[in-house]
Amino acid sequence: MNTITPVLGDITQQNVDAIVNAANNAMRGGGGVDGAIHRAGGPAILRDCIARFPHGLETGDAGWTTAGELQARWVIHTVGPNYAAGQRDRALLLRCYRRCLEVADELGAHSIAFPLISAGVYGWPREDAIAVAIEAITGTPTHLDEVRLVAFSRDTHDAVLQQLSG
Ligand code: AR6
Repeated sequence: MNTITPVLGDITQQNVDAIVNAANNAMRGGGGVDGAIHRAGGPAILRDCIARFPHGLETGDAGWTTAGELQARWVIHTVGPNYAAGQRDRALLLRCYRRCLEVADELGAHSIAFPLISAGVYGWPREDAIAVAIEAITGTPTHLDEVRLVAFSRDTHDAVLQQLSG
């Protein structure tokens, strides 16, 4: 079982083998954590997205690219369900985390950092987004030594800590 290391901070600054991006189906960049990762990692990430995902990526799936100039070696991109647009199937959000963990294992990564997938622009209610992350990460067997859950605000970090202790 993976244990979760809760972190307050910016995912682009994490010193781990792989960071996860909350992308969209087009896989050509965007706002939120997606924008931050492309900005910090530089144009190599978009070039690799275009080469490796000519038709984008399905909701609930995950795939990797270079991490460009980031400290991480890989970015694992996943597309969460867009709650705000009516995609409210919890199984799809669970699958995002599981697929990212599978891809990380295939890559031989030892450490990974997740943002709270779908909890921003896509509008998934925060408490449930945290519950899904914890359920998926702790319930998926992997060879990873470290799985970080990175919250971008103090409020969200506190909510993560509370659920992990509860
Ligand atoms: N580090 C860690 N977490 C962050 C960072 C960061 N630098 N920036 C934002 N977050 P979102 P989504 C948090 O909106 O809801 C994009 O435009 C944020 O506070 O990035 O899955 C994509 O291209 C929130 O808790 O992703 C898609 O179109 C969490 O990351 C769409 O948004 C996810 O927020 C995906 O929406």
